[in-house]
Amino acid sequence: MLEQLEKIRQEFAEKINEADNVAEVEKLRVAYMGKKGALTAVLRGMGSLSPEERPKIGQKANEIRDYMESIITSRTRELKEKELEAKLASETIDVTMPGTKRRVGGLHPLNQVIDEMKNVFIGMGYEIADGPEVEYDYYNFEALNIPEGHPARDTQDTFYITEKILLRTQTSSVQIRVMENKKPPIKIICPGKVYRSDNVDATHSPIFHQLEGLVVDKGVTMGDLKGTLEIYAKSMFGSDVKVRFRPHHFPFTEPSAEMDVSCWTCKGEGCSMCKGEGYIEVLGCGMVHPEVLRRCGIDPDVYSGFAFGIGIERTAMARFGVTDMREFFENDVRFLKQF
Ligand code: 2U9
Repeated sequence: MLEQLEKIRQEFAEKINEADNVAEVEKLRVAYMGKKGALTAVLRGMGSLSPEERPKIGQKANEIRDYMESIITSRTRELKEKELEAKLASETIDVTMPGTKRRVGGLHPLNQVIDEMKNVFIGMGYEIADGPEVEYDYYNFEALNIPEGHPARDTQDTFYITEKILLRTQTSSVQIRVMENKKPPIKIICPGKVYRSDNVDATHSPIFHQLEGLVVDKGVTMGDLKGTLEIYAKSMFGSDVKVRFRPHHFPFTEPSAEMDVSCWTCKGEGCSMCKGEGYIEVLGCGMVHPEVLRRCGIDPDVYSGFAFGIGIERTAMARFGVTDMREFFENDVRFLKQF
């Protein structure tokens, strides 16, 4: 039996030297020391030995078990270290290699202008309101004091979907919806897309963007309108610009005006940007027509308000010196990259 044990030890010693990964070592452990292992079988058979033989064989078997355990532990550690080294070598990253350049996009110039405008008005306490682009003619025209037969309703100028449904031609419909649902004080801006059946040229597009504003409260005056829009002009075009208001007509405001800003390029001297005028028209505005307030359930004898409308494309063109509106919609990266 001693010989048998010695044979097992030798055989194990050869095989463990050949094992070159942790899984193989584990297989050997099971083959020799597991439930059905070679050494385990010898230990089990010890019951049939004579009392004189038993201690000798027992001692030898224990020695071999200790030997196997210690070799398995050291060999496993050795192989694990080798495996880790191989893994580290194969996964090394060369940090001096040039990286892959990622091209980063930017905000469209129209969105840059919209964001700037929003910030100016948010700074004055305005909230942003939103509404549908496909709209009832009531909200787009009727409620804004533009009755049937008014030239602004011309089918030539408006995209009608049905007789009563159209693509909004101004964002004013959003303000009407807000006034119907909320009691004053109201202080909102509505930026968004609007649609008009215009032919495309350097200054017209069937889709364009507006930002309209509306303030309704007790005691709102034309002075509030002028002060607010002067702050807007100075924030957008420079603190040294001057503003002037020229009388105008809109069906939804009375009185109405257009606001010009002194040319920020030539400081009012006259140049190609302002076409020699010294001033550039930037928006339309006025005191909300009493009839418009009344239709929304707001008593014009108690409340008053002012409103304004700003064309985003026109503002962006003036701001960036773009001379053709089509550039904003053609998505030519060479154009867009400049902003
Ligand atoms: C309500 C009442 C009144 C909005 C206004 C303008 C004047 C205006 C144009 C500017 C350039 C449109 O994009 S543009 O072509 N807009 O001149 N808009 S007052 O007045 C309102 C809005 C809502 C309830």
